[in-house]
Amino acid sequence: MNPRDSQIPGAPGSATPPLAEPTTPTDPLPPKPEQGAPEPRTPTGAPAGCPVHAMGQQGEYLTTAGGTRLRDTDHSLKAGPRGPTLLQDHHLREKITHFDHERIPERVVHARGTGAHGVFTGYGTADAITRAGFLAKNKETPVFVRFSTVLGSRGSADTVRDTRGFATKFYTDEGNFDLVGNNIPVFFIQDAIKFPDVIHAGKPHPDREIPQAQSAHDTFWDFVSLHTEAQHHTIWNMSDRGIPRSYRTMEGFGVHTFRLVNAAGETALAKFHWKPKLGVHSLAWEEAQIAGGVDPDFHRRDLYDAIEAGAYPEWELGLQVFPDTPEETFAGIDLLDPTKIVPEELAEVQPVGRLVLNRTPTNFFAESEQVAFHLGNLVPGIDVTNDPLLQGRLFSYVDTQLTRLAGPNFSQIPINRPHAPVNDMLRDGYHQQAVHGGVAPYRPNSLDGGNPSPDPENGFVDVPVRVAEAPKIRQNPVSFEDHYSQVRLFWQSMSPVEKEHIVAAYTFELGKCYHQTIKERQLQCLAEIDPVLCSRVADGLGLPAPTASSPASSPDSVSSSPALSQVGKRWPVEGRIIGVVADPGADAAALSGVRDAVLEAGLVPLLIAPRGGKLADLDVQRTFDTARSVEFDAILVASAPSPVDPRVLVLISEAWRHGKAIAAWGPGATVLAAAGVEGTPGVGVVDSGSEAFATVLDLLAEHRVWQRFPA
Ligand code: HDE
Repeated sequence: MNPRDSQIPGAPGSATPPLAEPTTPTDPLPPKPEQGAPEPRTPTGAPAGCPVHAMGQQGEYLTTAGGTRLRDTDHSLKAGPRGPTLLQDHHLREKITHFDHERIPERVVHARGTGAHGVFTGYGTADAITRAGFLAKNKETPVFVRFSTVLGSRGSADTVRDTRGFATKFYTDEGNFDLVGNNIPVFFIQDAIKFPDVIHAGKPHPDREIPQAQSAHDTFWDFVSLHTEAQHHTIWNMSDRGIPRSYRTMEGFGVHTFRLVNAAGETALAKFHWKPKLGVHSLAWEEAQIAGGVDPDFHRRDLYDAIEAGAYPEWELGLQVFPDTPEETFAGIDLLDPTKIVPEELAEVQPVGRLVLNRTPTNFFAESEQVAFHLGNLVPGIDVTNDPLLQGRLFSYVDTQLTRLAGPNFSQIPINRPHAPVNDMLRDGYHQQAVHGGVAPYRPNSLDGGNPSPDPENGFVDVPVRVAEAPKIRQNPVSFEDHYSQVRLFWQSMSPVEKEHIVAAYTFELGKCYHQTIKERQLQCLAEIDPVLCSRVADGLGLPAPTASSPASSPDSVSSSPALSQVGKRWPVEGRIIGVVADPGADAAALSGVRDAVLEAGLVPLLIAPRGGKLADLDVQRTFDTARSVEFDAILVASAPSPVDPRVLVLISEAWRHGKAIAAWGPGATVLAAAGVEGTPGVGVVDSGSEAFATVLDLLAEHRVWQRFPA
């Protein structure tokens, strides 16, 4: 080119386009020499590339949003001390305007949640079935996990009976992978088109907006008794799974079946499972209710305290893998039906990696509130199936962020940013934070050198699944009509004490309904599940027990799945909370010995004394006023003032009723006698603090003293 030609302004882009379409992948073109761009800065003015905290507020002085230092933020600018406020007061207007807009819409479901950062390490055991790089052996991937309830508003209590969300964002080298699951492996409905219906039924009634975060009301039971596909999810909710002890003791499930593809292009079907290292444990119902009142942040606090104490919550990611056959069934179970599980006894859960949560967020809004999950965030090697619930979700999650996060650029919010290069040709929109170069955000182009190029080698794999010839219809497959066989399987897999809790939960929830007809209709559903379950609940409601109307619509694949029960095993107990009751009469050396032993075992000791401050030379963490039984997994009693304080008696009797391990030594024995629990199962009176701790440690491994519950 004649050098004089380049002096004529107006060329689009920094290079002359070739005649033929460029097909060799190239980096984005450099800017034109005269082009400038904003200097890279954090949102708070620090140079980019600074440590993480440079994302937060900077400097010693108060400023405006524009960075101008201020002398006074306590008085508005007025025409004299008694005069009217002046419109020119930019600081006043900026401060109040921003405050007026601090809230964003809460999530329509899963509004109440909390998140944590962590790291996922692949085992390499999935290499043969998926090409997903983050599952490779020893590959470490940063993650953010958000746990949630479904029905309650953002400020509702953590311990309500509900399904829990378990959503994980993996920031992989190949882009973000979001595994947006629940702690229950099945869902209420089989088709996404019914999601608004089930949520409208579960949410508070539209006239009075009560009850908050509850399923114990007429509209919920009206829906699930009329839509019997919901009965499987519902029995999980009515079981102890509906009231987890902690996020750390919850399983997680991807629910849907996904399609995996390996490097050779071979496919398999798979279900995702998270298995908690500490085992699956729940609250007792009364405990959940008390916690809802005395500590509505029970699960949130537990998660953060555990991380702070170094008892990092841990899960194994596992896969159930099935051959990718045209029928998409396994052992007669339709893998596209999200109301069905595949019992672990039929398809083992194979561990493929480990998740450790090791950092709490710095700012709730920036992280837990602004995180945006989406099932469509997939990586090469993991694809979706035709599960009609999954298909609808693929639409919903982006759509919902457009309103909640006010515009299409939510993936640029710090917590949502991928840790992989982004070159998406998406442009502009509200709150655009990228400064895109070039002139040709379209394909094909020659003006930007052809950039960006598709990647046929390492790009996302849309598995070319054959779609059977069929009419366009609004209809379910026949296999979706079996609504009861797996509900029976769940009921039959429970231990006697778990069955007892399920009976109590149905009786309570239906007892809260106003209309007899709704109770009767749900009793009919229980009759289809099991005659004993039905008659026990009917008895509690004072209604006649109906009999099953029809034989099972499909044969049971297995009659019991031991993997579904939470009782009967022993588990690690790190991070559990031990309350130690003492007064100034306690042996100080023994007390500090117990505290040290508890800490050394990786548990958290909290000293409970008549008043705050110090006991001997130990800090008091809780007083008889502030301690409540629900906070502790086990209680040790060193001593208490005589006569025994009624608040201590309440503490002991509640802990006893909730099946918690209790042990006393020395003068502590009189407290147990006064509470009337001495000599009962799981209550030890021993000679020393160390023996008392050893006693409860052993009992804690089974989570609760199950013999205390009627079975
Ligand atoms: Fe969701 N779901 N969902 N869901 N879901 C949302 O997305 C939706 C379903 C789940 O911590 C929303 O960003 C539809 C099953 C979790 O931020 C929304 C259907 C499972 C979270 C939405 C389902 C889930 C959500 C609300 C039926 C378990 C919280 C805010 C087809 C596998 C994620 C948002 C977080 C959140 C839609 C069913 C899990 C409205 C339409 C099944 C854990 O888009």
